[in-house]
Amino acid sequence: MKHLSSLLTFLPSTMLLVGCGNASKQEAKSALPQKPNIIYLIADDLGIGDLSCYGATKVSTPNIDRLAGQGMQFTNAYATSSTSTPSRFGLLTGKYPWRQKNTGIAPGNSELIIDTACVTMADMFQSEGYATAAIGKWHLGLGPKGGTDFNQQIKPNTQDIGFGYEFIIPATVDRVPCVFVENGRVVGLDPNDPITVSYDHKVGNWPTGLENPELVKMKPSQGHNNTIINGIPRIGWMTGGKSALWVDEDIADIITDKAKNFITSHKDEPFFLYMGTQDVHVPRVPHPRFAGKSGLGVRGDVILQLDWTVGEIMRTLDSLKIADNTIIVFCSDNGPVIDDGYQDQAFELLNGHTPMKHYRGGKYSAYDAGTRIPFIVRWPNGIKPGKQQALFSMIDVYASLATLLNHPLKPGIAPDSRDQLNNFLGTDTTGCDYIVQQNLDNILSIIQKDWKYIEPSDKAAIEFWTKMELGNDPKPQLYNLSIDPSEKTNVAEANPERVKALSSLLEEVKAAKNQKERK
Ligand code: NG6
Ligand code: CA
Repeated sequence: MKHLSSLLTFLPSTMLLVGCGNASKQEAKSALPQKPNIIYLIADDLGIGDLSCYGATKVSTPNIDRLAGQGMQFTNAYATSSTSTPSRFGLLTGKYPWRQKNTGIAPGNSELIIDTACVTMADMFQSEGYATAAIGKWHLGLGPKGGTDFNQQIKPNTQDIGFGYEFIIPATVDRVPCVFVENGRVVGLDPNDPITVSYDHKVGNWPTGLENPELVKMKPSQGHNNTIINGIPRIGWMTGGKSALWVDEDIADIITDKAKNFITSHKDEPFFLYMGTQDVHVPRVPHPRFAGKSGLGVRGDVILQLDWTVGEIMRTLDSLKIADNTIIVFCSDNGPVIDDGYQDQAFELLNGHTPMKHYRGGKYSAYDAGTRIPFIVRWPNGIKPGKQQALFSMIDVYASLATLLNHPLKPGIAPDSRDQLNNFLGTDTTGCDYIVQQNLDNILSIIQKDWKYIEPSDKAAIEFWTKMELGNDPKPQLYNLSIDPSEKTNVAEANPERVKALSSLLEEVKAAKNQKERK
């Protein structure tokens, strides 16, 4: 069900200015609040230790630092999940991804995993009169059950879940098909050269990393040995669509341009832009102007590229004079990883750089570095710059923004998302009562105040292909994050009551008993 009501009156700033002197202009602005634009910029696999504003000293991110300096910089913010697909699902639907079966890491030909009946965050903005767009990394599937046919108008696509415009990378940059999709159509596709994609078996006769390792310019360290596109062996097989293949070095430029165009063409009306960067996910392929510039190898170089992207968005808002009433949220989808399946020397060239800071684990993990993320909110008209230590989870962005818009959420919509607007804006520092995260194996952990409980699991402690400790342990784990932020000492045995309290709270969340009754 879609809402059409809004308690805020939208007036374009140009209308507010008509016939107004300076004083009356101010009055008019405060009397008639203008709906803020929202740009939700979600980086891929970026660590809390990857940015100089979070203490990195080996790499410098001046644009993101400026964003943080002018906004609210969170130091205790979490994604719901330690991989992309579920994390993004949680953000856009306000529902914990583990409540639904198909929210694991999606293949490049996955069906759209968000039900079109679901009222997404984008639907909410659209019903409030916003122009909406999804640009960049998507990774939530496209098309009907059975998967995507890339040779037709793809339906359903993001336009069926609230995005008026889409220009997307269907999955990840290491998964086929290596093409962009714009409003349901593969960009630049020659109908005489249709695309075939499979995640089960080889299709066509294009070389693969497995059969022709001599043809690759970036060798895999794990998996990534199927069809070679642009010298990079990918996950999955494809053939056809030659004229539509992207050039990895140009992806940041292309999606940044699309985002700038969207912003510019909607500068006079409220807009919601959801932008996923492919940076800093593998394969890490910087444009030549960033290659070799960080001194930390390609992983460092694509951090510089990401910082450039953020700078371009900020400069666009400045030049259009709409920065003051635009909320930019900048964050990562999950924690960082160093070797994620290609021999790109990311580890060898770290040079003392610490993407995970002092936190344990990383991407895929139940330990803190799996889901603890950089999270910055800038809104010159509505946020006083500062640091925010409150406990915060991305699952709560949806309901918080609904409150900001005075948009009532009907029962069943964004069921797990809680209104945390005051924490989001930094006017409150109490933080959320508790937050819940999931690791690669859907093992859940819950944080309440200083305490973190990880539910027991019989799954492997380290899955060989991730090379990451996942936080799976047959015994319950309890950590006191205030004195042990690196989760070195499991104090579950010494604190049975706390374990019991947190595990029952987690069970209540699982049983959906904590979902807020909405009228
Ligand atoms: C894994 C890939 C990894 C990455 C991840 C998804 C291998 C060995 N590893 O399966 O490279 O693509 O999936 O990452 O294939 S995410 O950030 O999109 O969730
Ligand atoms: Ca990711």
